[in-house]
Amino acid sequence: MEHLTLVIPAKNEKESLPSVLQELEQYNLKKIIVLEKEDGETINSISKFGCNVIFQKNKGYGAALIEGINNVESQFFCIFNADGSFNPVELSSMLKKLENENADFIFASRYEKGCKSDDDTIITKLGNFIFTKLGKIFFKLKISDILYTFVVGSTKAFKELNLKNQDFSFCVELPIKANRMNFKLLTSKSHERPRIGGKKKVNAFKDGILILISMINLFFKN
Ligand SMILES: Nc1nc2c(ncn2[C@@H]2O[C@H](COP(=O)(O)OP(=O)(O)O)[C@@H](O)[C@H]2O)c(=O)[nH]1
Ligand SMILES: [Mg+2]
Repeated sequence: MEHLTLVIPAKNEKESLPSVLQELEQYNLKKIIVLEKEDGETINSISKFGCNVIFQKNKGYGAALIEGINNVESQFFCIFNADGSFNPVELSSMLKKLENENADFIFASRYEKGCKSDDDTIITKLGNFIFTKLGKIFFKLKISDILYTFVVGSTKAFKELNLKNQDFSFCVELPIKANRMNFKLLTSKSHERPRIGGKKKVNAFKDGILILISMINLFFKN
């Protein structure tokens, strides 16, 4: 996995990020942690790991990922959350699938046969079901879990997408634009673990509306 760089967006993750980095130590992976420079508590919590940290210029989850992935130099990147919900054991099969099946992006899924989420609430599960359906109907997306955003992909392909969404609507802009530009998107099976500590940053109502508005815009524009 020497060609893979994890891009880890973190906001107020002092309870979770140290354990995530500890678990990742057994893997040979490059890592870029993206956070706000005002987030002193998270920065202090990981000082002993000596990781590559970049401070985002703009606010938001999408801004962190766009800036982080634009700094990746390896052939492949992975969006990897700082809350402990993504299991690094799944990375090697995602990367293998990307390479063996000549894909550009692998979207992990919690909702295919044999998959599971220990972090979902009824609201997030329902929201995801609806947005995944809208993705299938209006954008011909073949992915089964549009909002999970546990993605391994080609860094070059990502940079060509020129994504703009700085908030959580990044989650839908990525697969919609990738599919539109005829990149190959595949899925892989995942088991989402519970968040280790701290609070969820997604607000089901506010972010749900932003995602819906973004899908409407993407449908009518490019
Ligand atoms: N750098 C950065 N990271 C963020 C921001 N918002 C969320 N994150 C991180 O993005 C990841 C996903 O957020 P999380 O709260 O786990 O979302 P959920 O599990 O999908 O509800 C976590 O690692 C968060 O710390 C942000 O504005 N900036
Ligand atoms: Mg989470």
